[in-house]
Amino acid sequence: MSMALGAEMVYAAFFPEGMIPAALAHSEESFALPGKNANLVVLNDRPINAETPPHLLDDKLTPGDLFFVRNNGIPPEQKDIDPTTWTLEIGGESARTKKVYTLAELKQRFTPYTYQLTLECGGNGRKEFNPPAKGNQWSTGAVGCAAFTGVRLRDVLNDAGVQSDAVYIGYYGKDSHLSGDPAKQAISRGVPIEKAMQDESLIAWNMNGQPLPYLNGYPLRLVFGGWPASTSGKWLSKIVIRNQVHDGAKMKAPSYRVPCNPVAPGTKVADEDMCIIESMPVKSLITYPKSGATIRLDQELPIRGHAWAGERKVQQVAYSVDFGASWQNCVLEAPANRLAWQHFRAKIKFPKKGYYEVWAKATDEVGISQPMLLPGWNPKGYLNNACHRIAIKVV
Ligand SMILES: Nc1nc2c(c(=O)[nH]1)N[C@H]1C(S)=C(S)[C@@H](COP(=O)(O)O)O[C@H]1N2
Ligand SMILES: [Mo]
Repeated sequence: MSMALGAEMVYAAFFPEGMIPAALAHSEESFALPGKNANLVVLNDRPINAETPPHLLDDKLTPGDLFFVRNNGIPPEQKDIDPTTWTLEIGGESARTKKVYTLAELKQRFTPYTYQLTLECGGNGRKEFNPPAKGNQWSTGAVGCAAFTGVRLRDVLNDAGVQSDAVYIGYYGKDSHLSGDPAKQAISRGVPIEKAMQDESLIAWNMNGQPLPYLNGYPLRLVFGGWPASTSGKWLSKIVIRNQVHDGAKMKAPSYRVPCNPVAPGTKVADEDMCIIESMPVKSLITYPKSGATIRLDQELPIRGHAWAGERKVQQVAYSVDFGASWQNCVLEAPANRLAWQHFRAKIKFPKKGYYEVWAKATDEVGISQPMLLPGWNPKGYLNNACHRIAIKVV
């Protein structure tokens, strides 16, 4: 708590759990989280959750200080993190041997790789669902794409030995459960062994050439581009190779699951009818200009942004200035590598003065597009990939 406030909260013991300190909730002034830009929007302080406004995601690669933060528990204290003594254990019933590596050994023994990888929280866009879904009310900013450097998870798993009955991996991190109970995990999720074995699945220590920001998992994290970012374990200390779907904290229904078959808004769904979210759906974000911009009629408006589609490539991004009645193609760049977001841009000439909205719609390589309105309602408010829109005034 003191971390976010910049001073010790003297009567912290009496402060109601879950309440946002007035300094953060009501002040015009912004309070920066450690290592973070003061313009991130703090949604919650315990645990810390903060999102990036769309116009601050304009960089091709999201800078560390602007990368969103989604915590389920309390991070290890910054002063207690020592990269020189940090270890990663590989175990689990489908590991041939149990192994422990120091961070230095990981760096020395395995080949490092760098990939640009898109991380998006499964609950990004939750705010729009109706009936509302409980949880962080993310608008559009629980997403970022950075260049992560680390070793391939596959190389490390193979070094320990993967038995033929392996189906899943699970992670454990050094953060603690909100209750303070050391026997409980804040979160312990994972991915099927096939995803773990992909070239781009990394155990990473660097983001954009710098050590990971503290709140993004310093000194070590998993990165699974294109999948719900909840699979990308931070403050990584242990990986288990499992002979069953990992059953750690927040793997069980309804966490990070959606109805296996679509349901009407507001429907109660039984746990056994909820399926684990895997690849994220196609989506895009307009990062320039900022919504509300004004332009003169004789000028052309440059727009730009990014598009991503989970495991897939984005094939096309189009924009509309007439509420979807007609669409024009944007220029779309190829991804730097698989699972990286792709940049788009266009120049728009408006026909007359007035209020407009610019809508952007991405289509993935199998022809699936973003919906213009909310996609399938689900009890936990995941996977909202509706089109992003910005307001423009032409004078
Ligand atoms: N150890 C640990 N790893 C974690 C989490 C967490 O709370 N603890 N949150 C997960 C969730 S839900 C998301 S969306 C991503 C967010 O990554 P970021 O905070 O670096 O943006 O981290 C994932 N990894
Ligand atoms: Mo998340």
